[in-house]
Amino acid sequence: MKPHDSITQRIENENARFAIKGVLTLEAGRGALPTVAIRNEHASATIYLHGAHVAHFQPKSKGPVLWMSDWSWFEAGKPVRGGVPLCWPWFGPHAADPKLPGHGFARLVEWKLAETAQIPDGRTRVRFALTPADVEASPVAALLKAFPHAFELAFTVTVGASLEMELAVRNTGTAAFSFEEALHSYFAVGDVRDVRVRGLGGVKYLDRMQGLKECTQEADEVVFEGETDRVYLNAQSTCEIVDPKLERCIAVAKERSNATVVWNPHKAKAKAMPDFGDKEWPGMVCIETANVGASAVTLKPGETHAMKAILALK
Ligand code: TA6
Repeated sequence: MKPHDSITQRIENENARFAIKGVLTLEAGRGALPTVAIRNEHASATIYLHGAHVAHFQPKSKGPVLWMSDWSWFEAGKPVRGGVPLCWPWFGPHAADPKLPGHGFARLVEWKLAETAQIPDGRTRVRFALTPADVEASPVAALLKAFPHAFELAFTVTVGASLEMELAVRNTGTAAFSFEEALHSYFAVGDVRDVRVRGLGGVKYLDRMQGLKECTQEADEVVFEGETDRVYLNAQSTCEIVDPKLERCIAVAKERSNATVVWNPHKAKAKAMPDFGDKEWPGMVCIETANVGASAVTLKPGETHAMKAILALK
């Protein structure tokens, strides 16, 4: 069977189980990867089963909220550059083995589509699931050696005028484990050099541009004058991306997240990344909903932790 036929057959089978007439279908996306395509009265969205990756979110009669590189890979075992990568069970370089892929394995493997539903207020809800068996069956099975624990992940996306994403982790094993996590959201902006981010004034952060030196956000607003890569600690507030060029403001609210990561690669780093166009960096900013470092999460057997992000145009 030719690869195209297999994806066509795969999509037909999944549509038979999960399609919602006039609202949700499974379709082949970039790289012929299966996607969940949602078009409801409030918004449209596209979510790849690969990484349970939200690649597109656009409220009705508005512009796209999320940014996606034209140079992104769309291949099993590789991260997607844009949308909302799921970073789990570690963030950034692996503490013990920096040779491992950054940001863990959750964004590198195909998740199972578990449930779709149209809820009474017109929003559409989709739930994806991941267990060690799914990772074992992927091109990056070896990464389980870096996280030898029993877990169940559930990622639930609710598409309305706002986009709600919840990453729930359950310890299904017999010993406690700790993990880091981030909803690594890439937002589309007119020009990052004009953008200001509110909500982090006075908050301490680790500045990756200064070797993770601890600093304090003195100004009320974060501005972007060069490569900016900061992990704001003990940060629970809603952030607002003020974008004068697109004449809009994006609110990034959250629940059960104690860290916020702010990133723009600027010119040099963008040029150094093969999956990031040299001239794309002014068009994006990352505001990431996270629990990393001191806010890493520890679960005893049977415990669950769920972190939520809510993205909305103000
Ligand atoms: O967003 C913060 C960060 O950790 C940056 O240091 C940069 O590496 C970015 O994530 C992208 O990481 P990736 O592995 O997707 O290239």
